[in-house]
Amino acid sequence: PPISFVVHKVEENFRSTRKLFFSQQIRYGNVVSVGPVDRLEAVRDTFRHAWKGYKEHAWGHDELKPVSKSYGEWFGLGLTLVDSLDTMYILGLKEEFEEAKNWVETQLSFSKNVDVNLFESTIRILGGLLSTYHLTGDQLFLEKAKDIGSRLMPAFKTPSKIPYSDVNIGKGTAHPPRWTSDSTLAEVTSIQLEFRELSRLTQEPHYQEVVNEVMKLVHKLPGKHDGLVPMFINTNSGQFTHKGVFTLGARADSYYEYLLKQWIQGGKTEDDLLEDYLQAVEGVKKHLLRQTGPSRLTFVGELSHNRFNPKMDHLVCFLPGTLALGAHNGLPGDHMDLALQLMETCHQMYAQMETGLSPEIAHFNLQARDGRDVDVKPADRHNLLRPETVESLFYMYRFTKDTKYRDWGWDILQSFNKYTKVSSGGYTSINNVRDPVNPGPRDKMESFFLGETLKYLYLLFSDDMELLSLDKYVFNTEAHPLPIWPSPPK
Ligand code: DMJ
Repeated sequence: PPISFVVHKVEENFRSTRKLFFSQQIRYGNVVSVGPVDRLEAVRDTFRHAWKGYKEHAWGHDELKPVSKSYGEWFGLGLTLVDSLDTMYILGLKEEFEEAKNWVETQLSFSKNVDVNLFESTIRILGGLLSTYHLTGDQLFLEKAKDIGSRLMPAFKTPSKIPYSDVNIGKGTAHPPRWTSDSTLAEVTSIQLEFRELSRLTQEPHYQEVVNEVMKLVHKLPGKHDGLVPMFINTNSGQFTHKGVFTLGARADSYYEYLLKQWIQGGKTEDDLLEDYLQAVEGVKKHLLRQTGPSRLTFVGELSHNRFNPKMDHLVCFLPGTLALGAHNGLPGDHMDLALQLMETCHQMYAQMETGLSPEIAHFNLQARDGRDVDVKPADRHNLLRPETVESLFYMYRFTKDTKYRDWGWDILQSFNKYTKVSSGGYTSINNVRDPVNPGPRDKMESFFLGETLKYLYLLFSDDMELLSLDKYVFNTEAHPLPIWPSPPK
């Protein structure tokens, strides 16, 4: 579409979002019944407390270290601030948003001799800037998005066209990690929503072309197992490496998520994406699904050279939400059945822990008819304030209106406040979800706690189904909403 049309659309979106937001505020401001009101305000309070720590001790830096009242630097690009912009806007935290916007305008510079990870900076920074542009209509965010987007492009100059993992955004050079010429599968296949949207907004096709090329290559590549993909791909040969290991967790997760979401973003016309997604769900059902002995909880395990491992990363808890989104978009009803079952399992990963918070990785009990469903290895007991379960709860509530999903989300929010809140400001990752007496603060607040976890909790508790309607927006893997493209005129 011509740029004027796009801008018009964006402004229209902005106006309706703003209107909804204000009507919601007025409505909630005067409402007598307390349920949803208190919960929305509780999320805002949680955000404000997290922001207090960030503002006082880490302002303009990547991540807050709330216990030592200091900060950590990863890319040196104000990661938490940029990742949080649209959350502040959606939660109606106007003052905080304006202050952060001012920092973006006056301080954020991508002209820096620094190595950034292509995937992480795409989903958090490019994604955050694009969604904030759509919500606000403010050109500042589009200009910044173009700047970072163009600086990431050298990553795609490889012999195979599979991008390198790292880019120096100041020098315009890119390279793989020091120890390998492989890239991670999820990383090269979960940057498409953002670069495709950048092309649409700028009318510059090269952003879209480079990421579509990656999908085309992966679509045709041998080494898949009924739609399941290996975790690495070589940037020289363009072939899968470390074949025979299949997971829906770390290093593969968002490949599956973005097959569906790109198909939705593009108006459900790109058949290869749909075909790969449907095949992958069948592959999951055939090879990775099992039930626990004690309570018959359905979970997604891993396959390593034909050996099944009953291990599931918390990261896999994106899957119920994605399956439900697919079913909502006309995909088979049994996807929704599976979503319902997996949602229960992800809930149990929280509910069965002493702190009410999930471990990073759960092992499931296949054998015993009695005993626990979930076992946690000592090395896997940490919780990083991750979003995947509350993300799925948001989708499940939107599609079923079953209030138990809100209650489960509410329990999680309360556990975060009980075990991860640092009194002086901020929230921290913890070492041990099984020890409520000493959960072991790790002294790090990940940017996705503000970018994703709190945003999804807010949307879960909001009664306003038009606030970022799932028929109008698709959320990137860092919870930044991007518009579903309008269909071309017939
Ligand atoms: C986020 O950066 C994204 O959600 C990504 O897809 C997975 N890891 C973190 C959150 O857990």
